[in-house]
Amino acid sequence: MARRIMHIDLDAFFVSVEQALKPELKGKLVVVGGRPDKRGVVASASYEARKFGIHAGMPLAAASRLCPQAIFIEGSFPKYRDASHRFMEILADFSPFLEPVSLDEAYLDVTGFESIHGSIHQMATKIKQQIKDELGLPASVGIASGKVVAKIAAELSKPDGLLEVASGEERSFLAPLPVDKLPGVGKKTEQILRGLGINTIGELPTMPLDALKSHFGAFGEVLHRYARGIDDRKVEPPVAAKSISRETTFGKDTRDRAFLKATLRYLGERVGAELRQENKQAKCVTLKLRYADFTTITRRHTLSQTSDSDQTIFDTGIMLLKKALSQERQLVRLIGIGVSNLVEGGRQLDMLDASAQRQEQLNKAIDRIRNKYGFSAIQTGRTLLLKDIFPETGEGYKLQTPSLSR
Ligand code: TTP
Ligand code: MG
Repeated sequence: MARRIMHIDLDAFFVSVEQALKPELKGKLVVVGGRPDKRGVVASASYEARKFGIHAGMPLAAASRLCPQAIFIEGSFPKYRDASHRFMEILADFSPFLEPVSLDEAYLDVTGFESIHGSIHQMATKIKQQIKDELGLPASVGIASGKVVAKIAAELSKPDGLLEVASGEERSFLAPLPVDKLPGVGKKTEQILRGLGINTIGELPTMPLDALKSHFGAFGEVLHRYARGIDDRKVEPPVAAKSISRETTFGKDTRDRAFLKATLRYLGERVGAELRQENKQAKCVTLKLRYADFTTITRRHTLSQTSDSDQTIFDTGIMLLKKALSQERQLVRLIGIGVSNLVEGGRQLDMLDASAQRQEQLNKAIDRIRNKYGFSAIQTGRTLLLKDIFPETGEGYKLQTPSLSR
């Protein structure tokens, strides 16, 4: 049976989220990225604003010259992340074969789903409707036998579009389009192709395969296939995280042991909480340090037994920290801790000794409270130190939470 692949991409995503939250912005010239007097670039422009030539990546100042009456919005990432999360949840309800590509874009393998929804076209209409009903966001959907054609179809259908390319029609659908519509064809490749007299996708397969390979190497072969509408790549559900880590850069470089330890404890607890939330156990703990001169080191330790306990992560981190500091005199600019070589959790309780059992129960209790009231609801002995030594108002060190990264 021919495959049916959907590509779903939200329209003017950041702008649409702002409009969903503030309906008075609907239909207006809206740009998300920042105020026009700030440095920075356009992240997303409403379709109305695009008519003035505004597009993503353009400096804000240039955008405001093109269209001074546009409404410029700073934007805030957590809102977009939330919307993205809910968007992916809706898609996952329709098919388990979901591959998120970016915040607002995903492939869905829907082969064989027509019997449930009447047709794949009707299924796409329902998906669009549900995204609109639940999130207030417009989406465009492309349907084809492979990813490349589905993606191009979605793009051509925008905004609020739906375009299905029937099986067997892929090549003729692509033929009249300019070559730079093919994924992977950037400015440079486009220039070479145009130099060879190839302007449309339809002209590409008329070139001998060897000639394409001599210009583009292995990619020449891929281009030749894509241009004929052939793309067997699977829709790949995301693989589980292979490692979990947290790090932070200090406001001021330091070698204060108590402070470094307290920070390590805090970061280690965040790593432990995520590990347990994902129901995983770790075999390795890694410490990362960046010194004042920006040299960065990582030191890794393999545990004798897999673990998901804050205490084990912290103890191992401290051991690695002591060793590292004894070999280096510089001040520390960044500290991070991570776990890797993850295996599924589900350890048998009776395999643990009594103190490990107590530790596990404590970790679980802490996680429950934090899930309910937020991470800072509980401060363990060590992280409390952070408050005592470095009160919010004081000069000197301060944990820069925004730089906290995975
Ligand atoms: P896109 O899907 O590329 O763009 P879009 O959703 O704004 O518009 P379209 O209707 O053409 O799909 O990117 C999704 C979001 O990613 C976009 O809303 C903002 C963000 N983004 C940036 O922050 N910078 C960029 O350069 C681009 C392209 C996107
Ligand atoms: Mg989009």
